[in-house]
Amino acid sequence: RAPGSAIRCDADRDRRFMAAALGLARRGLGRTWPNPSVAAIIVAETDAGPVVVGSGVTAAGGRPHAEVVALAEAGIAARGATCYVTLEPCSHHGKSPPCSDALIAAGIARLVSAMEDPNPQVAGAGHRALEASGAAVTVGVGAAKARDIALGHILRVTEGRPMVTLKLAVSADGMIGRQGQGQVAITGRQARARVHLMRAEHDAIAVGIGTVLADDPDLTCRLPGMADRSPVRVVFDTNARLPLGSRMVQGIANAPVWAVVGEAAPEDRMEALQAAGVVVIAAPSGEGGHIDLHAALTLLAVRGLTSVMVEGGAALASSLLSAGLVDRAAIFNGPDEIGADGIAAPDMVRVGLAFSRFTETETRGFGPDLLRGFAREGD
Ligand code: AOF
Ligand code: ZN
Repeated sequence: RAPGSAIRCDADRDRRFMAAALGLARRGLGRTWPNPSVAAIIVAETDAGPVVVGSGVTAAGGRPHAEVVALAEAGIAARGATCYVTLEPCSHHGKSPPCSDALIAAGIARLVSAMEDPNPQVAGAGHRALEASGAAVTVGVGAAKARDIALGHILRVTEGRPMVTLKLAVSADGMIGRQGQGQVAITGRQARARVHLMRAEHDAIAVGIGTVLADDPDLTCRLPGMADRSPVRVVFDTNARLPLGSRMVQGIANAPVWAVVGEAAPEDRMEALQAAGVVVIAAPSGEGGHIDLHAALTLLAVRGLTSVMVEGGAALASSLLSAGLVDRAAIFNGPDEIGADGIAAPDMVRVGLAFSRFTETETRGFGPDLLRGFAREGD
């Protein structure tokens, strides 16, 4: 190799390999908590051009980290190669030695990183370590998408709460259900498949106890081949009313159930739930004797959740929206009307979240239904 040819900086190539890494990282969402889903791709320069010699995603449960997986695959081919990472390599001594050290020891000549890790234990030290070793370091390639994928991790380490995605199915006349009735079909098959995919990409699904009592939902991911991707099921349940005979508790072997209860919840109810395998989390009360949602989310983040998808009902959705605790929203608009006995969607949803602090990020048809995706401005 001619001197100076070992490290090629080619912006277009960087974007392409980073795009591939971001695709891998997205696929890991929902199963790496308490850690972020990170991907690493190692590319060696050969006479025939660049060749991927190793790639990895953060393993389920968060360990090993992406870089360690990719380096193991690359072996000695990592020497002199470029490593693409969707998040800054860690530099702290956690459950294993830092990835920055592993990359340096393997002889990585260039690091292309999408973004700095806001985790105060890292916060730039991983990038600096590689620079100090003599490697070339480029930060910021694919940053917007990387932030989007890492938003749960970012919020957990900076604000101490998980990212909250609000999912609602709204009928043509602005309703999300029918009074006194269990589940009402508002959207069709394609939209439902999309919802199940969204469930798999979150660490947890949350509902209010009213929804459990009315609908007795299962809240698992039932996409073919993805049953093992069911997230934790969280119920906000001030008075610990979650029935032991509910589908969720009966199916506790399929996915964990966590009940967030108020501090004044009856002791015997909490014990019964615990005996059935439910994780009971006592949260402080806010206004009106309800659970303080901000405090409750903090407790979920302490237990490792980086993202929660909220699926109902209207009361929980309204409370989260007015507390400013919704980061993303997925509103599915169905074509049919429910009529006078409907349960109205929260006002902010009916007028379109675009009028508040949200921007519409996606508009997409799913059969007869329309999905409108929103993100909080600035995210
Ligand atoms: C990486 N690569 O694939 C991930 C990283 O508890 P530990 O020791 O596993 O460290 C967790 C922290 O490491 C996590 O909060 C985040 O800052 C970073 N995650 N880092 O280099 C990875 N998942
Ligand atoms: Zn690491």
